[in-house]
Amino acid sequence: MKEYFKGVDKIKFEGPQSKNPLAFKYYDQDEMVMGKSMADHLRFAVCYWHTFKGLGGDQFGGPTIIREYNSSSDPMQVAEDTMDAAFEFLTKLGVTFWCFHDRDIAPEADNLAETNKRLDKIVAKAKKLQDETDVKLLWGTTNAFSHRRFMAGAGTNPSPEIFAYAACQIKKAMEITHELGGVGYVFWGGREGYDTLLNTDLGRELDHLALLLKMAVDHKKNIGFGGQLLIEPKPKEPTKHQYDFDAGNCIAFLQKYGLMDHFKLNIEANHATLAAHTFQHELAISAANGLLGSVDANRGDLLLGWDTDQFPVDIYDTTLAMYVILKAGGLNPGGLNFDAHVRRQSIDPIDLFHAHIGAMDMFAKGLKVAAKMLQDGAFENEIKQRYAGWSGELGQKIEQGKVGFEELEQYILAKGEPELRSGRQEMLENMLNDYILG
Ligand code: XUL
Ligand code: CO
Repeated sequence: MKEYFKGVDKIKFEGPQSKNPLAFKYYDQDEMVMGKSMADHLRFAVCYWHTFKGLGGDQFGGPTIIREYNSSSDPMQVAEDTMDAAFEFLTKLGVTFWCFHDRDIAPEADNLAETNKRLDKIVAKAKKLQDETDVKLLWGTTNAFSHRRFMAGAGTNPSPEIFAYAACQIKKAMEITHELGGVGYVFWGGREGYDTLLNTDLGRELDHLALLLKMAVDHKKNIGFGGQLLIEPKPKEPTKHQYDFDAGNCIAFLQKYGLMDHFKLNIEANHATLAAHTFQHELAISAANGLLGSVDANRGDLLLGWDTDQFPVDIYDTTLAMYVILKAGGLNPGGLNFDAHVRRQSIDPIDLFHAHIGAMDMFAKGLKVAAKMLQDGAFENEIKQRYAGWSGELGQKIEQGKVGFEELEQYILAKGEPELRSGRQEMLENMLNDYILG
C-alpha cells in the first residue's frame, strides 16, 4: 500500500527529557492512572474533516495545503486514497478512535441514491481498515450545513422538503455509524439557528428541531444502534444565534421536549469560549446534570472572536478539564476528539503529527495532575468545609424541605448576623499552580 507519511515511524513515548519532536513526552498509553491506563482514560480521536480534509482555507483565501492523497481527478479515488492515508496516520500516531461527517468520507453525487452508494463503498473500505488495525469509530455525524440546500438550516429549515432531506441524510449517517461500530452519534446544529428574527418563526423552528431528534431516537431503536446520541452546543457561527447555544440551553431544550434520557452532550472547548464560558464550566454543568458524554478537544483564541479550532496545548485547560472528567467518573463511552486544524502556514504532513502529539501530551499531563489533585483531596476538602453548614441542623432542615420563610425568619432574628468565611480563591489558585508545576 502507498505510504503517505513517509519518514514517520510509530510515535513512541520517550519521557519528558526527550528532545525528539516526534515522540510523546507525557502520553504513555499503558501507564496506569487511578487504576486505568492513560489510553482508556483519554480515548483520543482524530477528526476526519480537519485533519484530512482541511486544507488551510479561511474567509480571506483558498487552500494553502496540498496533500498527495488529493491528487487524483476522480473524486472517489480521492476518497479511497484519503481513507488509506487516514488509517496510516491513526496507526502511526497510536490513536484508537476516529470521527467523521458523512460528506467528509465520500463526496455527494448527483442524487441521494447515488450519494448513498458512494458512502456504502467507502464504508466497506473503512470497515476493512478498522478490522486490520486497532482503530475504532468514536462517532459519526451528518454534514447538513455545507450544501446550498441547507442555507436556512436542516431540521429548522422553513421548508418541510429540506427537513425531509436532512432526515434522509441523518438516517443514512446513523446507519453507517452503526455499521462501523460507532460508540456515538453527534448532532451539531450546523445552521440550526437564525440570522435575523425578521424572517424567523423561532418557536416553530425549535419544535421542528425536537421532532427531528425524536425521529433519530426512533431510528436508533429501529436499527438496533446501541451508541450514545450526543448534542454539541455552540452559541454562534455560522448563524448569528445557534439554538444549541451552550450546555445550559441544550439541557433546557432536552427537558422541554422530553429528550433527557436519550441524549448527552459533546462539549467543545472553543464553543465554550464563544459562549463566554470556560471549557471547565461547560463540562461541569453537563456533569452536574448527568449529561457529560464526549468532548471536542481544541481551543480558541481570545483575541479572535471566531472558531479558530486550534490544538489544545494549554495545560491549565487540559488539567481543569480532566479534573471535571475524572470527578464525573470518566468519559467512556465518549472520548477526546481533536476537532482542531493546523494553521494555514503549517503546510507539511509532518505538522499534523506535531499538532496531535502536543495536544495528546498536554491532556496526558493534565490527566496526571488532575488525578493527583483528586487523590490528595485538597480542593475537595476545601469545598467540603465551605459547605459544612449544610450538614448541621439548619442546613439539613432546609435541604429536607422542613422549614420555610417563617421558620427561617425566626431563626435569623434569634441568631443575628451570620458568620462569614473567606473563599480562599488566591490560595486555591496557588495550589493549582503547585500541582501543575509539580
Ligand atoms: C463545528 C464543529 C463541528 C462538529 C461536528 O464548529 O465543531 O465540526 O464537531 O459537526
Ligand atoms: Co466540534
